Amino acid sequence: MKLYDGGKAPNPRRVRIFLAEKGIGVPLVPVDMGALEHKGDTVTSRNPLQRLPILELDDGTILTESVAICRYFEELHPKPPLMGEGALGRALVEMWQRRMELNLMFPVAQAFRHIHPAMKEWEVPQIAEWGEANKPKALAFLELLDGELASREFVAGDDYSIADITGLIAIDFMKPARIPLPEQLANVRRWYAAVKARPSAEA
Ligand SMILES: N[C@@H](CCC(=O)N[C@@H](CS)C(=O)NCC(=O)O)C(=O)O
Repeated sequence: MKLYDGGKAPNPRRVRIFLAEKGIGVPLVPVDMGALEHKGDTVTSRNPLQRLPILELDDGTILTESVAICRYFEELHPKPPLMGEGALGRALVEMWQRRMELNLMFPVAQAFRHIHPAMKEWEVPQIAEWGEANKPKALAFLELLDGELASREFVAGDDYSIADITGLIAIDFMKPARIPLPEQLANVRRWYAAVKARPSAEA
């Protein structure tokens, strides 16, 4: 199998971090997104949405959507569990994973894509006002998350999970999106420092 990778872009990074936590090595095919290589034939023939990452299995099956790719590896290599254990554990991780994606990753991405000049060819039409409108949404959710993290170590409970990985990539993405992480969010900062310090964060 091979993983078509997008370097610094958050979704490809999410899968690399997940694999690193599991100790799984998958050959990477680098795609230079800065040079818009993801718009070329190699990616388009595998994912008409022209998005990364893409996992190609040995029989030619294509999997896209980073969480679906993670799910595939979770089923094949259940330890350490990163998508919860048992009915309730799995549901809680899914709940928080979706919350992190829809309420944090999404608005941060919208701010970056609709405001940053480098995204002009990626986000058409680019609407700066929509980008700006998303910044307070991300910050409001972080405040909610700060309250949640007052009473537990990780986003979905006592164990590190894919919800933490989505949170990490989203907060790192706030830098190019030019959304400063507020000083007063002490619990978010404590949690972020811990997940950022894990070796997988370098993946
Ligand atoms: N929902 C998809 C999103 C994939 C996605 O948007 N990837 C970005 C990189 S982080 C991309 O390929 N963007 C290319 C573009 O917008 O043209 C996933 O979770 O994998």
